[in-house]
Amino acid sequence: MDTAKFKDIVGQFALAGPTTDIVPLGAGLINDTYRVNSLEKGKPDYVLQHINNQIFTDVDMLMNNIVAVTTHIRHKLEAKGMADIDRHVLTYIPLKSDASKYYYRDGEGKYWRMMIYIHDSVTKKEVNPTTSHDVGIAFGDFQAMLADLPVKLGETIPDFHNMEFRLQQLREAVANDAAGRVKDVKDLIEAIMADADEMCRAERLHREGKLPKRICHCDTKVDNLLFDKDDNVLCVIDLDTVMPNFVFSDIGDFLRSAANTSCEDEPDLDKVNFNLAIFEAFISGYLKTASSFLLPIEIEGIPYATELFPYMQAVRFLTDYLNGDTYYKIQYPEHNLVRTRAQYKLYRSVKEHELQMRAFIKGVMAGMSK
Ligand code: GN1
Ligand code: MG
Repeated sequence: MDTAKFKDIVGQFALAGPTTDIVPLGAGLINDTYRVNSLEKGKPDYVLQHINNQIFTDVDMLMNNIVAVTTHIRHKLEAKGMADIDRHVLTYIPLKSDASKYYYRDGEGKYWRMMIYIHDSVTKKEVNPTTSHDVGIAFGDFQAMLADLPVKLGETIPDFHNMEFRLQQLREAVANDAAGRVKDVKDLIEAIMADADEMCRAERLHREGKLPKRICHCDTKVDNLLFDKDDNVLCVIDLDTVMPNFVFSDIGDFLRSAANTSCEDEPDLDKVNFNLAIFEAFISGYLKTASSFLLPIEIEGIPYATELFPYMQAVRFLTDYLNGDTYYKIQYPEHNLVRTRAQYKLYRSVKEHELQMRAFIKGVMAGMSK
């Protein structure tokens, strides 16, 4: 896109003053992100984001959710007397022409939003046990702060973490075989399908009225957190998927990336294993802030949640591979298949640690009731 168009987009938002040209930022799989700096000293710098409207089709709902969540968290932090609030919660910028509107639709029908850039912050691909413990506290806190949100949030992506729905999408992808790839991955499909019923436990418990939905982040991978230079958690970012869901989402999705001894798309499966030390550190932190509102069935479900997310991600990557790579950005033709195998390997490895996970949780809960 040319500079004039970008200037026009940037100019729609109620910024503090004139800004520089924009530069690309970050590496999400879904949205495109840019940085815009203020020319004047003492004014904030900004992040401009193109919203992927193919995926987030209801942009009004999306931005209403995000503004409700960030406003609510801001009030909680103010009540706590937190310093530097702009570093601990995202600040979205409304339009110049309408202070209640937080996105701009350009002449080509593309959607844009603007937020304040948090300086001296880093994202990470990996965490150590100490950091992981703090992240556990932070996510427990995030859920606790949102427990009394007065408005009902919409589902920005309906059935986003619904395992039954994700399996249905996989079955359809297999039946359609749009890219002609099914024949090469028959074993993998079979192995995944063999555990399908077991992995749909959350949906069953919900139907039986035993498992509630709460407001969750729903994309808690490590790189959706900002840290300061000393490894302290600053802020939870990437709020597009904040919506009502099982708490399993935030536990499982974080551990999917954090407790993997390699990366999400590691081609060498020997390097992909479950890191129990990270699990233990995260869960002991999480239970500190979350056990006040969690039900026993949610606590018991933690090992299941830890298995569920690599499994679900394997299902989603495989579905996209079979559909011909229409959803996730890929860097090479077999990327989604490599991702699937890595996530499936992680799932198997988590499963081998079920007893250890259970024993650990029991110990933490016993320690807390003393
Ligand atoms: C996507 O946008 P990003 O890269 O943070 C995806 C997540 C997946 C993740 C896998 C809206 O997240 O659900 O877990 O990729 N987000 C959406 O890396 O589908
Ligand atoms: Mg992200």
